[in-house]
Amino acid sequence: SVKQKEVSSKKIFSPIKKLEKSFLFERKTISLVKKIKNSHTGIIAEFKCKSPSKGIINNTALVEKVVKDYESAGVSGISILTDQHFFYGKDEDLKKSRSIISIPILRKDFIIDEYQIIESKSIGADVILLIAGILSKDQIFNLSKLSKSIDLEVIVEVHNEFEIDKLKEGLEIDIVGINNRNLQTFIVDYNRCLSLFSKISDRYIKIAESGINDISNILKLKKQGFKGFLIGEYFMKNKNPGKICKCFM
Ligand code: IGP
Repeated sequence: SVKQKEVSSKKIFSPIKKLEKSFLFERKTISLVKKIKNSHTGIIAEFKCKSPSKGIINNTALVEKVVKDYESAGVSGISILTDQHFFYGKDEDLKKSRSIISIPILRKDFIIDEYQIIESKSIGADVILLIAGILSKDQIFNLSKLSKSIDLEVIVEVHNEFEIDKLKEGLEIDIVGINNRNLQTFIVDYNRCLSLFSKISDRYIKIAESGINDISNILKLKKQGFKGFLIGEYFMKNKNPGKICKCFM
């Protein structure tokens, strides 16, 4: 009956409504695009303690200290892993960070549905990642549209030409990230960024991701036109990630 339908739709939508009412959902987000355009480094520093390829990277780092130090070093943005299954990340790390820093935060997770997008904003993210390798062309289109409608910026991550073809006309995204690491084999091929750069439309800001571990590589990528650089492990494998990060500025 109609009444029954009303009840069940309420049940389905109430968790989302609850998120939308949260204090963090209603805040104004901070633009990574603007930060990248106005900074000369473009570094996005990641908080990541474990990974499927390396196991434990750092088991003493405190998120509050690391993100504060990254911010003081002058990075353009922070990336925080919230995926539990593969990376032992926590939503709580992002929430905590949001309350102590004022630069944009990327939620790094495997986003596949609408709920996770609303959730991302409600835990304090400004930017989300959509991984082209695990989404269809239509999913990328629809999920990025929803994100933009609630003022979240979107990075679409690609790893090969097949995935670049999923960036269809009219896509409302700002940034394309080229991942040097194959998420299935974990092999890092640093030349991916260099060879795929020209295959991606110039209307997107292009950033390089994974395996970046020296300044000369960054300079090479900059010369080609990359505006941003996502760096995790190289910073995090040190006792004091912020200190190493500062050397890159
Ligand atoms: C950082 P690295 O090699 O500097 O730690 O890489 C970042 O690129 C990597 O964590 C990453 C990632 C992802 C993790 C890129 N895309 C997708 C999980 C899911």
